[in-house]
Amino acid sequence: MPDPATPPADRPRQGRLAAAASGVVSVVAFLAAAEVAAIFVGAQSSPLVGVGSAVIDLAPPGAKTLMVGLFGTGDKAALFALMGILMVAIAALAGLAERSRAPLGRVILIVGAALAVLAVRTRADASDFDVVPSVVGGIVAILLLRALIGRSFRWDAARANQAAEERGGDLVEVAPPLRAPGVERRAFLGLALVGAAAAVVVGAGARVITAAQVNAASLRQAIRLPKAKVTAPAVPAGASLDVDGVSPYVTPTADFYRIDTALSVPQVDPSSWKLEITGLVDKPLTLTWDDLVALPLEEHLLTLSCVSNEVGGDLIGNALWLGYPIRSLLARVGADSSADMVLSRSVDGFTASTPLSVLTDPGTEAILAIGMNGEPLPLEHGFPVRMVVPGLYGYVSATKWVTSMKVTRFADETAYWTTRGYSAKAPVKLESRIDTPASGSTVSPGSGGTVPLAGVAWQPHTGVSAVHVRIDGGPWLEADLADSVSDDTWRQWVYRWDAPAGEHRVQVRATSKDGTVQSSKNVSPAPNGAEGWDEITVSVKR
Ligand SMILES: Nc1nc2c(c(=O)[nH]1)N[C@H]1C(S)=C(S)[C@@H](COP(=O)(O)O)O[C@H]1N2
Ligand SMILES: [Mo]
Repeated sequence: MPDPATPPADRPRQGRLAAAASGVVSVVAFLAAAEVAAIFVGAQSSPLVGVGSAVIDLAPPGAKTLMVGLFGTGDKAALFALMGILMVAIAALAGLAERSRAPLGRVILIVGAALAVLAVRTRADASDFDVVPSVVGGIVAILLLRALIGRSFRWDAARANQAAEERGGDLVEVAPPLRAPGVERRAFLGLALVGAAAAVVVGAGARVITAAQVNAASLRQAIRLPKAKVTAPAVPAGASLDVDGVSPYVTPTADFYRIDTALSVPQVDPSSWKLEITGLVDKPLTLTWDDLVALPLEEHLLTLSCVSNEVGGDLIGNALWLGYPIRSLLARVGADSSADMVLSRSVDGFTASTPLSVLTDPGTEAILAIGMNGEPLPLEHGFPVRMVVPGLYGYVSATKWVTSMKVTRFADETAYWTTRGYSAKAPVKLESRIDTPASGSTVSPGSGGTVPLAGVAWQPHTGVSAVHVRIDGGPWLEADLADSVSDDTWRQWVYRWDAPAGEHRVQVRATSKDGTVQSSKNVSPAPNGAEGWDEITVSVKR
């Protein structure tokens, strides 16, 4: 490698651009080299994945709520975009720093690589070996940055010498002798472009190879679910109202909300999947996929909802789950009487704390699920195995990609969201939602001369006994409730409104089977679920 020349006294814009580009190419090469190493070390060792996941875990809960709010469930694409922009900026800065105060640019790369090492090493289940890709990437990036900046200095110097020759001034001495500016420029651009192209092609190729190592999607395709020993009761016709725009009683899988902290969907091979039940138990248990599918499985329709769901929000769904009762597994291991919690853990390190009493209650259909609406769990809903517990928000119960359950005590262990300010226990609150008409819309009465006001109401496990609507702050009017197969699901409701022309405000509130009337007080989702009445404005044209 030619010795980098001293930068010429004049620093033209071209030179700065070349330096910034050198930084960016070096960082792209960092990622590419690391991806190549990750083929051999394992997908979990990729700094791209490791750093992204660490950012998600370290982000304050408020920032996460903001991301979900801003980008909906596409928050991960947004996170990737933000990370990309930030990385390009830092890379350009490293290039500029290497040009004006070498070795500062290399120091920035070393710090970046060190942070990647830290992020990857502190992931759940990481080993020392997992830092190799970040180290390899760091070395490649440093060598390339030095080579590129050296080339760009030679180009600068060749330009400066040409100008000096024209002026008759002093020439910059560079060994080996400088060639014409055009030749030095081509040497720089050649290295930069070949480096960038090679990094992009090799990096993307390596990523594809790593991702294909466990192709959970094709493993899932090959699965044929066993028949349930206990089938869910048939959905009565009366569970579905004939009203356009009301949420279907059973949520189609494609429309089922998705919330988790996983940056890339965990790829779990069922044949190597295991569930370990440990902690305060008489006989710890390890369950394999083959063990699980051989058990007498049950089907249950259960409504799952997210603590982050705002009043009127759509982070809730109702699905048919196939799985094995968690209570039966706990009976097999024999939980100690001093325990009061089960800490479930996912392959990606997420944890949830579920009251032991809920999981052992004979009247609560908490299941270790492998099927959703008649198919294997979709990858993003926890393939191959997850938990679903009626009546509790997902973050304290519905661990996806679950691999262990530790019988323990609330006093001894803290789950993922509890360390971030959410409540350790979180039963789902009584809520109701107006699905139709859409707020702000204009409607005309249909057949029968009425406008159907309709939606869903829920308090899984407790059950909903009544729903009322109120127009323009008037008296509460009782809506018709659709059927449900059990108290563990939501219910549709409808009020056929003899609507007078004009602008109106419509509110809804539910009453639960334990007599509680849904509270009017607006409470935000953190730390244990939103409260308040859903409300729309609608204009009626007659
Ligand atoms: N492994 C893992 N499981 C998880 C989560 C997570 O972040 N990681 N999020 C929980 C939360 S907050 C909710 S609301 C439900 C959502 O399940 P779904 O995406 O299938 O709707 O999953 C739960 N299980
Ligand atoms: Mo959630």
